[in-house]
Amino acid sequence: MTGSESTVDAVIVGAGFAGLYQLHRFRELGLTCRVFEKASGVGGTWYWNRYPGARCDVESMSYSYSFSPELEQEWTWTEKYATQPEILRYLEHVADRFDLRKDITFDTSVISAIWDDETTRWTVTTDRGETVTSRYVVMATGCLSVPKDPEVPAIDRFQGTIYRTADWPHEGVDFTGRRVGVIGTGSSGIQSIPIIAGQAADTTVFQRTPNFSMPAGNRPLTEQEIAGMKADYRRWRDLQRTSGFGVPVEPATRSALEVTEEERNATYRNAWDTGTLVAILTAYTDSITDKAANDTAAEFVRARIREIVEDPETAEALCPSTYPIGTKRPCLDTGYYSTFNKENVHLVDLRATPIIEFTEAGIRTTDKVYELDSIVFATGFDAMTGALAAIDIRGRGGVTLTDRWSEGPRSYLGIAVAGFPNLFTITGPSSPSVLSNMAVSIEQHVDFVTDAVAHLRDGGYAAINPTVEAEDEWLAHVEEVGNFTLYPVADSWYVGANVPGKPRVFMAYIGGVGSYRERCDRIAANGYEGFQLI
Ligand code: FAD
Ligand code: N01
Repeated sequence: MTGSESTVDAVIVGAGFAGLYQLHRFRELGLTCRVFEKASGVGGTWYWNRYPGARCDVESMSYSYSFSPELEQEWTWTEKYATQPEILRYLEHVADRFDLRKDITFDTSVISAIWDDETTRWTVTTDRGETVTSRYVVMATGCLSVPKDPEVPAIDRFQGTIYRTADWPHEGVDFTGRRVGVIGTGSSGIQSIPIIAGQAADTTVFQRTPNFSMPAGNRPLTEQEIAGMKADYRRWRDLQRTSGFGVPVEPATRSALEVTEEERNATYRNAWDTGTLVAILTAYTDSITDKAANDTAAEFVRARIREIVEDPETAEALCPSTYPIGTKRPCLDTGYYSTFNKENVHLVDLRATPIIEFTEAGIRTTDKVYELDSIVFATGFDAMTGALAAIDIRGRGGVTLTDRWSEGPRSYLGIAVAGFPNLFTITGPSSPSVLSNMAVSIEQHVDFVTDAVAHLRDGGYAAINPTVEAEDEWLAHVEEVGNFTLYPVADSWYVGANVPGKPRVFMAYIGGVGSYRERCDRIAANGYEGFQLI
């Protein structure tokens, strides 16, 4: 395809959960589409993150598409939390079942997208020299798709092997007999460390900030559970769509501070035992809005850590204390804390002894050199904006998206950006996205975009673009709701704090997926309020 040019109705960038569904919906509308995907296959997150222990932490039957009742019936999840290979098989099945692959070009990155106001079209260019013009561009590029390495000098000097959880070798890695270092204790580190430690001769975990993690209680699903869910999918999907996080929960009715300590701890114990992410955070009305209430949940989890981890010094180092529980994404684990009871597993607290540099033999901290055969980077992502910033996107008047976003991402509903007509961002910054079950949020965005495009076509419009005023109002609302919670106080990737130099902006909408959906529906019903139709 090098050097070729073509025209389609829509270009979609990315073939994960979002890109696949967007292609399906646009095809239903009769649009011609091209999808470009950097990877060699479909799956997005589930194509790349093949590290040992990788699983979803929203229950499998909820973390799936709802658009096809037939798909729901024919696909059977085998575990409470499906493994990466199972989720990848599911997405491959979806691609085959809906005949999606024929419009997807793999091993190809989109490098630029330039808007032309006269033709009201985008010109999209790939790293293989192909150029496509299209009326619409959908960025289904993922919130967590650009991994970041640790900011440590002399990484190249290390003579052993380096692995990245977010770009794991397809053939797997056998750590048997090796001295392994893992940098990072977010979800990827916490899922992979117990398995790596179960294999390696010696494992050293380099922790900068401890995380709150709860036991996943993962297990095979029973036939009864599967049959029950298959019979109940429609009701369940409705509950998901109107819920706060895309996962139905009983709304709390009381403050954590109006019950006795005994009652509170019993509630937290029940929540802990559910093996879900949200139970502890939604047990009381004020868990995520009031520091004193939040402290009670945080202290409950710290007590569990101290109970599980035998060495008191290690237990203390594993106890998070510098941010409220929930405000950095919490984790679900299988045997994470107890892994530190093994003799051949060591924790290095980087707050006490920071890394200075990599050496030929391993990692030098202010304390000593750790000699290692392999180092695993579980160091996270340039979240929310990284994949968009990597593409040269130019809207009206040649303005680049990176310039427009120099002080932080600006968007209307997290879907569209003023000055960038007919460009849509699936689960973009300032939408519920990463604070929700993303399967639910992705479907909602794709449906909104598809309906908007149908509206343009039926009304004879060439383009849709939000006004700056609508964007301003939306962002003020996102900030106001965010500031009502404890989220903005933490140095999390939600605020860009993990990437040096990134503007600090709380990049997600915490108003709830249900109320967000209602707002989007109202905006559409009112003729796309806040958008200019051209
Ligand atoms: P992605 O799956 O990230 O897909 C984006 C695709 O776009 C990628 O394949 C990428 O290669 C491609 N791309 C990006 N830029 C370009 C370009 N310029 N040119 C061409 N292609 C490009 N969410 C949950 O709700 N529940 C979970 O349990 C959960 N578990 C997760 C576990 C891991 C390990 C990670 C990393 C994330 C997890 N998430 C989870 C979030 C997850 O990212 C989303 O649920 C979902 O998979 C995102 O789908 P997507 O299609 O939007 O993006
Ligand atoms: O990344 P992270 P992740 N030196 O950013 C540390 C989803 N997900 O890939 O906290 C030393 O959470 C960093 O330390 P600190 C989920 O949404 C879900 O684990 O910045 N350490 C942190 O400990 C998740 O939130 C699942 O101080 C450095 C770690 O690396 C998101 O993806 C599984 C460092 C990075 O943690 C990202 O998770 C996996 C440095 N220079 C992912 N730089 C599920 O279970 C970074 N760190 C469903």
